[in-house]
Amino acid sequence: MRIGIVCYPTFGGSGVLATELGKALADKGHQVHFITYQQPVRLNEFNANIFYHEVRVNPYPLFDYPPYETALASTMVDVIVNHQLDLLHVHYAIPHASAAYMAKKIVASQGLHIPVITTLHGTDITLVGKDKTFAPVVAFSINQSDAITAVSENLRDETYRTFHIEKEIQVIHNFVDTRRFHKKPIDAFRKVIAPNGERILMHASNFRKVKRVQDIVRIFEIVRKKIPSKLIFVGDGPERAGAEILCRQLDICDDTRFVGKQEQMEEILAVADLFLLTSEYESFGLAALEAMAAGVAVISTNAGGLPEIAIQGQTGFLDDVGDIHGMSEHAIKILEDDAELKQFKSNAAAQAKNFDIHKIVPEYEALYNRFLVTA
Ligand code: GMT
Repeated sequence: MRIGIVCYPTFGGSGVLATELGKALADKGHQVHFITYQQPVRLNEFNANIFYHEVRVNPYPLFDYPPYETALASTMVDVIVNHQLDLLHVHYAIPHASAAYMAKKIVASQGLHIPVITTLHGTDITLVGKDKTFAPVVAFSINQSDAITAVSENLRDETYRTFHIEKEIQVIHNFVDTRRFHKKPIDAFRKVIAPNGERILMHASNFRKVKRVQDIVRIFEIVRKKIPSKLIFVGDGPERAGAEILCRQLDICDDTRFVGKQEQMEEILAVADLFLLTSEYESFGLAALEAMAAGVAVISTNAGGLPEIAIQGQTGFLDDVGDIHGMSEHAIKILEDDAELKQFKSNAAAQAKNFDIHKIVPEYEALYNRFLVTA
């Protein structure tokens, strides 16, 4: 099959998932064409079945707002026509679904049919998408897609609640390559972070408001009073500065490290004991799943799709949004006893296997096949 994948090339979950999907499809012999404005961060290996098409918007003095969506639709048309794509799979509705609609109409005027599959990832519905600046276009272009998938049941239900969607939304959960994430910790790295054998807590995200990163700092401040521990923040974004300031105010900087954006998450997660995700909402929480796959216990909120992946009291704990004391107590419970911690970690790794790449990617292939047959 020749598949066009459109996504954000950044560290965000939707781009990561789309890239990992494309790589897995290429490994299975499909020809995959990534269409985006930058080389996706996780597209870091050579594969003869993978093509990358950069969307360029040439500057022009008139453009206070460069028309990316137009350039994207034109690039889609070029790739569909010149590489005889069988289908287009767009990740994150804005502006990918509407650009795909435009491309579909353009190639139809040339006698070509291209099925469009839209995968909804979260904030394209729950935050940005429902804003009235975007909502009519988002609803229209989702409805015009030949198939719609959502990364969790929660996101599917939220989408039905938010928009008038006339089609079935199929849930295909996000996935992780559990074999890749099952790594032995690098002892030297662990020693640098935790020289006296302290427990290691970790958070990774784009540090947007929705992640409530200050809750993590406050939880850690309570935990470290009982358990010798260190906290590593991975990633970067608008709320990082606030989190750093809070660390200084609480005088916990010596036990906290901000390591910035990292590509090799599997290496970093391998040294962690506990992953914290305090988000107000997560459609899925791919970062938590990757942590679980690396054998890291997870404490998260019970928001959005997180209860679909984590198991209360087994892979870690799920608490109400903002319940800093509940999350701290649960963290202490997991970390204070070696045997208990080991059990939580192994439960987390076992549960992640239910979302293994080899189980989920065939669901996308089956969906693609449906369109090829009926096209
Ligand atoms: O987490 C983010 O803010 C990034 C965002 C994205 O679109 O890249 O993540 C969303 O998609 C991920 C992949 O499907 C999900 O795992 C995240 O839960 C979801 N984020 C939110 O719903 C806030």
